[in-house]
Amino acid sequence: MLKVNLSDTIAAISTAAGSGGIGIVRISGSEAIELADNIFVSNKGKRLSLQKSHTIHYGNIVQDGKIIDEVLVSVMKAPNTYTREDIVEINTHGGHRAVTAVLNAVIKEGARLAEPGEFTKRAFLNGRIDLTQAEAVIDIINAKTDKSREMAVARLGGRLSEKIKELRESILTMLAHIEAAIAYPEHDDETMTYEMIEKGTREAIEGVKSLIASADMGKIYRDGIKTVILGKPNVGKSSLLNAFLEEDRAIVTDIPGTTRDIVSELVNIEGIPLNIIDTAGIRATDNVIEKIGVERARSLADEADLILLVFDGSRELSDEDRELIELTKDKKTIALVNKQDMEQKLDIDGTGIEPVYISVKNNKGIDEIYRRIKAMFDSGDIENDSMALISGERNKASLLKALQSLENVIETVENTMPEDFVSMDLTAAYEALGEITGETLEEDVIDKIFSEFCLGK
Ligand SMILES: Nc1nc2c(ncn2[C@@H]2O[C@H](COP(=O)(O)OP(=O)(O)OP(=O)(O)O)[C@@H](O)[C@H]2O)c(=O)[nH]1
Ligand SMILES: [Mg+2]
Repeated sequence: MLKVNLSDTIAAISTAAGSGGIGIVRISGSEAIELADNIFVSNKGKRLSLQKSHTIHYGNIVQDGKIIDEVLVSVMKAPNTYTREDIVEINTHGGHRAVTAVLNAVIKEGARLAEPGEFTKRAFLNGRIDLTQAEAVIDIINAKTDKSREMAVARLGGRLSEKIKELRESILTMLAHIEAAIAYPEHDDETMTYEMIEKGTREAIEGVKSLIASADMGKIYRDGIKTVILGKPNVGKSSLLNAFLEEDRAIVTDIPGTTRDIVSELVNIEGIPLNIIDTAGIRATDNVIEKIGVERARSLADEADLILLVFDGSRELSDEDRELIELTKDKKTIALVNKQDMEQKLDIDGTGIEPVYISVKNNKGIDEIYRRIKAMFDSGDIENDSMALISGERNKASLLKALQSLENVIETVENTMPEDFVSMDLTAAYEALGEITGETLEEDVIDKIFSEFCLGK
C-alpha cells in the first residue's frame, strides 16, 4: 500500500502565475475549513465551518489585524470534492502579490505547501479517480489542439478505464477456470478449458492491440506529427516551411546550402499538429562534410513520423534525388515537386512516386499537401469508439508487456504445456494492464507521474 501522508492539510495557488482578473488559493484536507475560518472575516459575521457544502461567501482575508485582500471563499465538504477531502478555495484579486500574500497567510495558519499534482494525487489515492483519469487531467491542461483535449476529456470520463477493466475481467475469468481445473481435475475437460483459454486470450490480444494502435495516434495528437522536410539544396524546403507558417521564419536564398541549422516549428493544420523540421539540403557527394549531412538526413528520416520529400521541378532528377527516394522509401512520405511556375524538366516516372505538384512561390498546391496529411493521419477512427485513448509511453509500455504475456499464453496452449505456465502469463498480463489504471503500480512510479503536474492541480 502507498505510504503517503494524507492527514495534513495542503495549500497552493491554483491559477497561473502572472496578473489576471482572479487568482485562486486552494486548500484541501481535514483542517481546510477551520484554517480558513481563522483568517476569513465575513462582513455578516459568518463562520465558514457552519456553512453548507458547496457555498460561496464574501469577505476579507485578515491576519494580524491587517486586511490582505477582499475575497470570495468557496466551501466544499468531503466527500463530493476534487480530492474527496474538505476543500476551500479562496478567490483573490488576480495579482501575483495578492495570491501570494493569501497563500502565505494560509501557510502561516498551519497548511503545508502542496507538491505539484498533489491535489490530483489525493483524488487518486482517495479512490475518486484512477490513474488514467489523473493523467487525463494533465493532458487536458497541456493540450495543444482541440483534438488532444477531446481525447483527454474522454479519458477523464473513464473511457480508457472501462476498456482496461473489461480486459482485466476477462483475464481474471480465465484464471479462475484454470484454478478450478487444477483444483478439481476430475470435473473439468482439459481440452475444453484450453480451447476456451485460447479463444479468450486471442480476444484479449485483439483488444490490447487496438489500444496500442491508438497509442500511436494519441502521441501524434499530443506531441505533434514529427514532420521532416528533406530534399537536395535549393529545392525550396525553407520556403515551404515559411508557407506553412505563413511567415518568414527560415532564411530563403537562391544560394544552395542556405539552411545550416535545423529549424523546427509547430503548426496546426486543421486540428492536426505538425512539428515541422526544416533541414539542410542533402548532397550526395564524396565530400566529408556533405556525408555528415546525408547521415543526419538519414537519422532525421528514421525519427520522423512523416517526411515531406521536396524535388525541384525545374531541374532534372539527380543522384541526390535518387538517394533520397531510396532513403525514404519505407517511411511515411509525401513527395512534392516544387517550382511548377517554371519550365519543368523533372521526370520522375518510373520512380514509383506519386507527388503533389506545387509552387511555393505562387502558393499553389499547399492545400493538397494538407489534404494528403489529413488522409494519412486523420483515420476517422479518432472520431468513433476506438478513439486514441492511450496517452504517453508509460501506458504503451504496459500494453506491450501485456501483449507479450498474452502471446506467451497462446504459445503455451499450442504446445500443450502445463497450465501453470498459462496462469503465470495470464497473471502477468493482468498486472501489466493494472499498471495503466494504477492498481498494480509501484509507489515511486506514481510519485513520478504526479510530479509532472503543475503546482496547484
Ligand atoms: N520559381 C520558384 N522559386 C522558388 C519556389 N520555391 C522556392 N523558390 C526559390 O528557390 C530558392 C531556394 O529556396 P529555399 O527555400 O531557400 O530552398 P532550400 O531547399 O531551403 O535550400 P537550402 O536551405 O539551401 O537547402 C529561393 O530563391 C526561393 O525563392 C517556387 O515555387 N518557384
Ligand atoms: Mg533551406
